[in-house]
Amino acid sequence: RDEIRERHREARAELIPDEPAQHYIGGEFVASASGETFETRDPTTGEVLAEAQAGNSEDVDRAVEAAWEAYETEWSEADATKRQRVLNEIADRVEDRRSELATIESLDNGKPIREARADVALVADQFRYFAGATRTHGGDTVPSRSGKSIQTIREPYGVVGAVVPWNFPLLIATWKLAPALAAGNTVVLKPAEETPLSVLELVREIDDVVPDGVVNIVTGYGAEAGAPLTGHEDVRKVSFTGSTAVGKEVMKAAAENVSDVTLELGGKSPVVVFPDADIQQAVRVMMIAMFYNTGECCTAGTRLFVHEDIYEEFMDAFVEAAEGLQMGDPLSKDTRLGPKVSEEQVERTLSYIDQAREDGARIVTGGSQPESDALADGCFVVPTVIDDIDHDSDPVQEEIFGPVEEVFAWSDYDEMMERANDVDYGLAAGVITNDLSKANRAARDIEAGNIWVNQYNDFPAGQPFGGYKQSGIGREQAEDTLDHYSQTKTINMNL
Ligand code: TXE
Repeated sequence: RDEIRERHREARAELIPDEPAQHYIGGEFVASASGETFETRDPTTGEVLAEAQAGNSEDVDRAVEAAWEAYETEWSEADATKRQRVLNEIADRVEDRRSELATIESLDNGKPIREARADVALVADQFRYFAGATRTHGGDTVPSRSGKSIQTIREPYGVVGAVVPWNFPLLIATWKLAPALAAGNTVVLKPAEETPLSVLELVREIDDVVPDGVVNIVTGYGAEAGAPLTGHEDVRKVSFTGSTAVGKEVMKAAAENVSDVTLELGGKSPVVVFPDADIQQAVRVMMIAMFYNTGECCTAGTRLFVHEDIYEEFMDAFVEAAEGLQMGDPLSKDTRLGPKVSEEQVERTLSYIDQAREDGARIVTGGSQPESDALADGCFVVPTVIDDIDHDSDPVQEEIFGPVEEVFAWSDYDEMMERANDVDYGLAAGVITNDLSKANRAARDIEAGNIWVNQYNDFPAGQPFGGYKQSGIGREQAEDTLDHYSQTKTINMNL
């Protein structure tokens, strides 16, 4: 316990300034208008990592104004080659500072350092991908009568308002920043109150690369800083990742201004294991599908449908692997499972487990916080596997967002598929089989925006990502994302 605390204090002292973190508005680091701050804590030790500005509508107004000024005076004039150069330079800087960025992320969020490093690598890759895409994203010519020339061009919206969550703080910020900037917009972004530090470190690093006001960061709580941003009348495009409940509020607020929205919301994703599957391979996939990022993935494969012929054999291997995951200090390179982001999230996870228990479900393993003294300060929850659980119950229908797998045996394909689709969400799914036709059929039958076959949580840039049903609107990370960050102008000329 002391060793972990000491290691975290040292990392904090090295990487996080003592003075309160500031908003980043118009290229300046500034305090909030109200003078209020809030604390962000290290979920491994419970200690305060930093104070950050508690923004409100005044700060948001300032940032939106700065973003419009930068748009009008600078960024709308920047041609595609300039935007490409800036985005490539951001990617270079991210790569130069990858170790520091990953450590800050791991301290603030609690994710294992190996996963934080993987996030940062994807951040650089996203900026590079969109740097390239600036050069190909254009309009069309429309076949027309002689004497007329009709063409379309893609124009940016102007100012994008982005709100991001705490599970992949820097990566999800990048999923919005990179395409928004590539398409020629300026941005005001609000990080989650739990994890504001990595994106602030990024803008410190790129302050001399990006013209003032092109990227602005306002920190603070959802109601005080997030809502004024997503409902701002001068924000023409809103991009939000978070819970479905807040996503609906964001969409309503955007509707007041008829702003375009991209929403990436929750999930309750099914993984289907067919009887021919290689059990060891299926277990390896499930370690990533369920326990990556401590289950704090919107894509997490939380409802596992295993064919009854292999159910027992699979469960023995799966439970053994889950119990064998190394839980501990996220700064240690061997750690596979870190703490959850906050006490609130621990309570939420444990209350779903308690509800399942009360409903008569079987807790096959886990179901509590660890007993280890060394981890007593942190927000840890033991990997949990549950079966014999009612598919209609809340712990199955709602997003738990912790390391909790719910397993169902199946024999009839159609019945299983009906259940797999019987949730409000449709973000992602997995299929595990060596039979190509089964894989294809299941991939088509599942109502979800992203299907992984014999793997999970693979996110290369260029692969569209987004949800069906209540999991969201729009696609991120791919070329067509630029369409979501720009609007079509038609020019019809009489020759
Ligand atoms: O999410 P919120 P929370 C799910 C997950 C989790 C649950 C609650 O199930 O347990 O949501 O987490 C900002 N207007 N996901 O409470 O509140 C907020 O400040 C504008 C899934 O953290 O949705 C933060 O920056 N913004 C998800 C962001 O929204 C508002 C990732 C997300 O917070 C706002 C996170 C408002 N009225 C949680 N209220 C995923 N899809 O990956 C809050 N915010």
